[in-house]
Amino acid sequence: PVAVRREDYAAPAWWIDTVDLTFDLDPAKTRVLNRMRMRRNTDVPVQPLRLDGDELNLARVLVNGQGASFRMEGDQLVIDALPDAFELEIFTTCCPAKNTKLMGLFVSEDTFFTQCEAEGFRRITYFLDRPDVMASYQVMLRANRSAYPVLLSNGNLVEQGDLPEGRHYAKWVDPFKKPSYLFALVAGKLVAREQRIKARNGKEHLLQVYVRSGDLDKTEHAMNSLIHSIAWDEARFGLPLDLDRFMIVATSDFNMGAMENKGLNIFNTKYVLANQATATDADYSNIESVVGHEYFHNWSGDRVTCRDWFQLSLKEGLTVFRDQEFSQDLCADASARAVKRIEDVRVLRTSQFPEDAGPMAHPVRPDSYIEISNFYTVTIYEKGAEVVRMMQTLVGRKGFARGITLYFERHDGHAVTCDDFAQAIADANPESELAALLPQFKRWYSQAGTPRVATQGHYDAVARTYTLNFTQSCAPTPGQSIKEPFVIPVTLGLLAQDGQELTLHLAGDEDADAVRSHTLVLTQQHESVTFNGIDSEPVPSILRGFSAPVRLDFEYTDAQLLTLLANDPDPFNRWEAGQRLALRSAISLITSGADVVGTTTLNDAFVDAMRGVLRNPTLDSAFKELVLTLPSETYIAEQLEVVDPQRVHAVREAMRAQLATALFSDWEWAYEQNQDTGAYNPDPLSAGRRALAGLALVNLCLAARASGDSVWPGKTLQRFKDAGNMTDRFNALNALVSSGHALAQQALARFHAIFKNEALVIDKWFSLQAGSPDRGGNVLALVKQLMKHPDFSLKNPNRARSVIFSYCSANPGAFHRADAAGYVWWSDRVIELDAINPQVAARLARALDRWSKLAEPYRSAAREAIARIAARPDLSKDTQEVVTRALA
Ligand code: B3K
Ligand code: ZN
Repeated sequence: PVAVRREDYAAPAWWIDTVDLTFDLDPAKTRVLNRMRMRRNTDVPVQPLRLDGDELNLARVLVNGQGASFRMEGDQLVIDALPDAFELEIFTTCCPAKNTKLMGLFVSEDTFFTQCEAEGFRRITYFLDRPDVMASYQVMLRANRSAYPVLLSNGNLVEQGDLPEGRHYAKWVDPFKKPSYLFALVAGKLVAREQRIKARNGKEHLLQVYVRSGDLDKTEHAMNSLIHSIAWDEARFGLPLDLDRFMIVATSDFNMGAMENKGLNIFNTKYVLANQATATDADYSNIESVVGHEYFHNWSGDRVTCRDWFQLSLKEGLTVFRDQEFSQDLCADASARAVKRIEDVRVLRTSQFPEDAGPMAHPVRPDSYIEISNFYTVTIYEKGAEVVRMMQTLVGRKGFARGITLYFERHDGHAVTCDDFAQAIADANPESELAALLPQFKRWYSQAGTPRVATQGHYDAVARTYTLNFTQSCAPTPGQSIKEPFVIPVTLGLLAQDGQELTLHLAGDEDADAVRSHTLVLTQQHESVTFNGIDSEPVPSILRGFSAPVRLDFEYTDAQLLTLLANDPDPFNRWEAGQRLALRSAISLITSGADVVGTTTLNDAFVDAMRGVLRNPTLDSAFKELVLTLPSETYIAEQLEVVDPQRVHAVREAMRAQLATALFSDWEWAYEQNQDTGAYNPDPLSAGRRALAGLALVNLCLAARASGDSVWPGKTLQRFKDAGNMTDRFNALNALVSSGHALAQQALARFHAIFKNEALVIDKWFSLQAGSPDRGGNVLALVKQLMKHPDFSLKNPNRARSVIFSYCSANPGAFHRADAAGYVWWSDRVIELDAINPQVAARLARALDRWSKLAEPYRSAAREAIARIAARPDLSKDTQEVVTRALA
């Protein structure tokens, strides 16, 4: 397979003005008639027409109604000698029932769905399948009426009616031009929750959430999330809903979370369906973000789209930023907003930082790819969102909103680049630091890798000054050995030793207003800042709110971190101080070589501080839960040069056990204090209470494991049985399973019996077991058993993920086995999945991305397992690209 390179971009040789599609839908053989009005792009040299296709059966090609001569070059249909404008008619068939890749037109539970991003439309018809070709679509759907009563496509329904032989039709016209990746159709037996809303300008819109008939009682939350999203985008950015009708449809077979097709979003059921009996608080909150995310794409993605796939973060980074802001703005107070921010940063640091340090590292705007599906990454999405967030920090919230307005004014209806976006934000804020530093700022788009900011503090008692010296660096990444300095906004404050926040007086800027938080914009490799009028050595609170996606090094003393943990008015850094203390203990024990068993890892000061947070009457439960959760094994591993995953696991488990036992009565207290009163409500405050009660239960069961006591496991089983919502029920089940208590077995059996008809709950059941602690080395055997369970299916991505990914990617202590059996099993699953669904296989293939950091014997065994996959002659280019990079 050949790499596509960003620098090779060329405008299309042809434009497609209109597309008129007729579908005769049949699972075994769907007929697609595609009539296009095409026109030569006179700005580029004359070239033949090359249309993309994939797994299509071609029956007929007509140019202006006449049979035309064409040739095939690989998967492309090529036509030479064409007039400057013409009508092209292409007739093809395809087989949706056999489409296990879930790209293009496929069947899920007897319903037709499409997925076209990035390059799936070519599996439906021959086309210029690239995002800079935008056309007007009209779509005729024809199918058997009783099997497929609902027929949907983008835009407005303009006509429908009956046809002979029990068939019927529906005709849809999309009023907006769009690239092919935003095309969608759905046909099947579905029902809809409907809501009519009136926009600010008085315009009426019809909102619909389509699901299978048994699921209608689980659509209220998704509908409310959609209504909130519409109101938010209008209020925050002045972006209204531009369609008469906005539809969401849920399918249980989907490669990812959801898809923003214009007016017809298609969702994984996981991000639509929720009621209190089947969905957890986390599910509710994910649904809200994903519904928001897809809705926000209606502007950032659909109205203004990407010129080419290298610009993917133009829409994804921006839209993640928008959904993060949306979720924060829905929070009732600053504490809940901070909790959301901490959760987002945790994802970035546990998934994106490793990606940026591994073989798949790529810039937010990549330079090349073999398979674009592999580049729907945490770097494009989450790091891309951080880059947009830094722009907002540099121009201010109002300035950023102005920039967004300018961006949409300038580029509405066009396919543009990341440069266009940054330019619009800067142009709307000509006096800003962003405008002054734009070329350098854009290194965030071109340079991969996570910058490191090493910081030293120096207190001068005589001059009463405090100086911070910063040094930034960025390690080489594949293809980029040397990095230029980044623009890094560092928000900081100073605390006195007693915890009081100081007013800042910047040396050299005596006129500036006295503030308590200041954003310093680093641009050089070395830089420093001095504060005047400081009476004693302060404790710096650096990178508040995680103001840039960097690693911050500062040699804090334990005492300084304890001061921050107890006092920092910035909740992010308050949480971060606790994480740093825990990390420090973990790393010193891991690298010491001392026995883990029988060692007390955490010192009394840390345990007391954790008790202090847990018992603190002024802190919210959600925040407490975050502080009392230790850094993950993945995050700990990232801080080490050489990783022995078993040792990392053992040390973290020992720390957990210590916190469980040492805080036993505090956990009891916290559990009692955080009981639900009143009706279930998934709002952040109540969800936080349930989260802390859940963590308390895990700790109480862990402590019981150590002491042999059976009171709390018994109570936990009772809670599991009586729970009035899935969050409490699942947390109780999790406490029994993760503490390895014997009662877990009956709870699991009961859970399956209750929820056997709820696919999303059964996913949780599989996932919990595949992710369970490997106390006797038998999780691999359990996972193999689970794959033989009648409810298991490799073809359903959610189910495959619930077992295989939960084991390989989310259960390091069980997966990294000294006998290599986990790796061998993984390589077999990658190979097996690759033949069914390359996108899912290629994701799984990334489970050992960080193999080169592993200690022996893991390192060699992991490499061998990757090589075993790479040796297969028949791999998809998706999986091949991943394993080739891993071995490079
Ligand atoms: N844009 C889609 C992702 C498509 C993935 C294609 N492999 C969902 C989203 O980001 O909203
Ligand atoms: Zn998106």
